[in-house]
Amino acid sequence: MKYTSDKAFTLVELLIVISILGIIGIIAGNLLITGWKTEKFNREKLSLQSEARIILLRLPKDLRQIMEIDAGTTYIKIKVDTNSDGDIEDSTDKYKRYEYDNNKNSINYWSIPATPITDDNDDGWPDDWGDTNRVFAKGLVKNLKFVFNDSKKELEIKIDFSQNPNKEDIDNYSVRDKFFLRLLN
Ligand SMILES: [Ca+2]
Ligand SMILES: [Ca+2]
Repeated sequence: MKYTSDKAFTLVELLIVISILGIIGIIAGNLLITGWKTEKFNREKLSLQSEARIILLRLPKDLRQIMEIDAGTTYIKIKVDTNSDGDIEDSTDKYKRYEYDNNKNSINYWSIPATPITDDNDDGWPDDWGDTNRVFAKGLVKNLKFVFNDSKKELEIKIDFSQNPNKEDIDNYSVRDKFFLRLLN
């Protein structure tokens, strides 16, 4: 009798231990998932920030020696006089273009040598920019806006980044900057 009672007690004990282990397992699992989600969120946020930094570091470099700018809401075209001799006819001079692609949620970038270009429609810009030179922030740009103030010669850029550009979510990251342009011509 004593033996049976002992055995029954052991069984209950065993069940309790199993239950406790189960609860600990669930808690540990939840902690792991939470940790993984936090880590993923931080990693994504870091990638948004570094894409923003790449674009905002690149732009002022390109905007330093420009002869002319054509700015629309979602694009800019610039003529870069790299040797600062007042014309756009040297082999190192460049035509550059940044354009927001709202289908791919990215910013396309072109850079082509200034000479020779084909300009059959006579708008002062290359008719054919060729293949995209580079794609920035692939799939991350929710919105982009260029605002060029002609009298102040000031270019403002505002970019909203998101891990899910097509969805309304709170994991957004915005950058905004103003550049003062010294047009050389
Ligand atoms: Ca030049
Ligand atoms: Ca043209």
